[in-house]
Amino acid sequence: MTLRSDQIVEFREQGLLRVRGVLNPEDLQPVIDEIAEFIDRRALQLHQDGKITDLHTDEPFQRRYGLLFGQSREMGKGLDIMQMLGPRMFNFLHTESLLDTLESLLGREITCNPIQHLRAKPPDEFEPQTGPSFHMAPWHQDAAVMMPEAENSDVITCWMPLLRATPEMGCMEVMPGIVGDGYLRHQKEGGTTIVEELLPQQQATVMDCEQGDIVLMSRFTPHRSRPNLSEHCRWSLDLRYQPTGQHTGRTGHPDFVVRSQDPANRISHDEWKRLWKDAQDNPRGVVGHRAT
Ligand SMILES: O=C(O)CCC(=O)C(=O)O
Repeated sequence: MTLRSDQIVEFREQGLLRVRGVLNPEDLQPVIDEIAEFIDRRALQLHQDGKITDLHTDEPFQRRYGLLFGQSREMGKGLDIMQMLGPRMFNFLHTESLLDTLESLLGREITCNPIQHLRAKPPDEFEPQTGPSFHMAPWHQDAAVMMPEAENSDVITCWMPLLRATPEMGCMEVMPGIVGDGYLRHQKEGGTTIVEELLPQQQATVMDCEQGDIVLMSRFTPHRSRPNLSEHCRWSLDLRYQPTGQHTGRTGHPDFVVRSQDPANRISHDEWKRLWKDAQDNPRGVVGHRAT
């Protein structure tokens, strides 16, 4: 789905754009199935190890993970894109309608930035929130999780739920219109967050999304997580894309071309896996956050 010119202007001015219905259920279902299979394997293993007692096999995808996580935090181990490295996730990162939308902003040569996550945000009853965490991001700009060298890279964050994400389920909260001032200083205390005196006093927008919607944010757009007060897990992906050739802000992890006029620039799933495993087994380059 390409963007209209008013949507492009809105994104550039506000640093925020929710685009409805970019993805079809058929785009997302293979990824959901891949995750459900992972959960099944992990739950069986933990059951064999005596770490969980109830497999909750009859529960739907949105409910099961929380019920398992509530019994053992180890359910969450390895449950991220660069750990699972699944073929269906790799295909999803190339979804045509998603790239068509991004092409409206980034041009025709598009790279997938290695800062990308799958977040399985369980209901708070299974993970009481005592402070910032992977599931409870405080106010930050994504520029803060990149090296300063990427300050001028047009990295666009692309957040999307795998199913629905309502305010009660802990969808994101975003401040529109904060792009012109660039990077705001962040601190590590409190989990990579904008220092209090620099936090813009701007009314935040609650980004509830239906399945298929995506939220696009600039690297300077402040955003944070909301608590999950529902009974369902909030499943989401936060991906980042950029024009090919610009600095990724994460030299220690592999980026790869997802759209190009020259098909030779594309890589295979096997190569993607190899690059990630090599980065994990032989760490080099910068992987950390910019916040000091
Ligand atoms: O998914 C969330 O709740 C937070 C995501 C986030 O902070 C990000 O994509 O940078």
